Amino acid sequence: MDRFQLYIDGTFEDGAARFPSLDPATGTAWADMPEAREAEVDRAVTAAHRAFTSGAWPKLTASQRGKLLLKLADLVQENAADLARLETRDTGKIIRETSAQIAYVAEYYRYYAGLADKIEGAHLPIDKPDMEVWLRREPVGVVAAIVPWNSQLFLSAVKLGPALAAGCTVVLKASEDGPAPLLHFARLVHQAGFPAGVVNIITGFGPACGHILTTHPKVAHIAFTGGPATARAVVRNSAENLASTSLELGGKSPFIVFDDADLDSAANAQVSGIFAATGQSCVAGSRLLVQDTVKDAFLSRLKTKAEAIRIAAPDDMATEVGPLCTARQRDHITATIAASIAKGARVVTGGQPVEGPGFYFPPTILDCSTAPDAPALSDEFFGPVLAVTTFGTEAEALARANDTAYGLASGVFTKSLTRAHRMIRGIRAGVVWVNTYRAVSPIAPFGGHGLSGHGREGGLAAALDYTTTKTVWLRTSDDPIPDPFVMR
Ligand code: TXE
Repeated sequence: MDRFQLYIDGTFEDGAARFPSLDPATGTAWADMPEAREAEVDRAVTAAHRAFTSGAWPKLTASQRGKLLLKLADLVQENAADLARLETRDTGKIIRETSAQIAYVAEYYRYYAGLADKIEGAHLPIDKPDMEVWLRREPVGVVAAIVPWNSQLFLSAVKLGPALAAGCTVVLKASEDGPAPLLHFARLVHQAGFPAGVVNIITGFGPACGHILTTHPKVAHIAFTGGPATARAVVRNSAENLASTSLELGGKSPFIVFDDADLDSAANAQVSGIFAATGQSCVAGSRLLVQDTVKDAFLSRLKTKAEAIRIAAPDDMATEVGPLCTARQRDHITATIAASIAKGARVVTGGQPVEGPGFYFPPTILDCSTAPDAPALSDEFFGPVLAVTTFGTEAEALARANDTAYGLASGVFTKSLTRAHRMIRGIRAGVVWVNTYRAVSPIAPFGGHGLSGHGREGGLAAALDYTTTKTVWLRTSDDPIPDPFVMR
């Protein structure tokens, strides 16, 4: 079996214990993973704190930090094929997607490399004579970055990039499900030449690793991507160290199709919006709201496309949908579909796990138009399942779109410019895509409201999240300060 190590304080080590990682395509163990527990987490945070307060890192100029990030970007690009192969093997994400996504991950590091020396402070026009007042923008401290299994290299780049650009140090916890690509990425961090302790990469389980990390007194900020239930635990943990948090928690994003839309184009966007990454994507357009006049025409297009999707081994470039990452996800999806059928949802296609080895689930469409209480409309599947409902008017479309506890992404398909603008204004979500879906860029902030979390990843806003301001007051008068207790 392949063997992986933790990366703590610039050295590679085996961890407190070892656990097997399963290949989602076969359900069998293929790699031997290191587990970090209390002692390893404490050493990683202590190393990150030491690297933040002393040694080479705090003495580097912002431009020098940027150069290290550029080197890392180049290494990610050069090693993209290896990283993609590992992510595909360990998480089941198809090679077609991991190859394209990891090549683009390099662009995130490049963007933040360029941003490092553009994070500026400010001068304040203060209302007092003989006084200069300015704000220094300083790194917030040690960052605990926690990522789930899906798109790990991407989800860690949107944390590591801005945190390092800002001058923070990081303990990055890979998910216990499919940690191979991030543990391998540690070698590139090492090769890039970051001082020891600036980036530490560990993996382990929630209670023994995640809990210790997020309660650690030396952690200043927690950047978390995962589900709302774990996020609640993380926020409770942060009551211990009073660390600031940024949370990216997925969604139940509406994909809204009006009857004037180009239905073929919208159907292609919907298919990739829900079935890409086997639906294990925070921005999945998992709730189709289609105008009732075009429901049948649109659904028949979707059904045809969904049934033509090639489900096969994730390491085959021709595969379009691979396995889910874990048996747990498969079982959660199966149970939520059953609960939705019990509430009146109708299966248009799919609906049952694929028999045989591996955690495969076919593209599934559930018509919930007469089942408003189906959990498929309110709960995140995190799998290839589209819940469909209809609307008559624009006002109804907007009301249904916002009828969710989440608020991450949304898509609007219409040819009417004025309606598009009204929808953009009315939708409560961190991202609105109009006549497109799923486009992302390091330049564009990304994040949500409500159960989708708070804080933004990507763009300048994300780098500022990893800083704090220091207000400096400097008196410019040479006159001595009068003794306040001498009466004049
Ligand atoms: O993720 P978890 P799970 C949603 C999706 C999915 C559900 C559960 O709906 O079905 O969440 O997924 C670490 N303190 N999303 O259970 O538990 C854990 O080790 C600190 C949406 O697999 O949220 C892992 O590294 N950390 C989503 C990370 O949290 C803890 C992505 C995420 O795991 C911890 C993933 C603790 N007490 C799931 N317990 C999105 N936003 O895209 C666990 N962890």
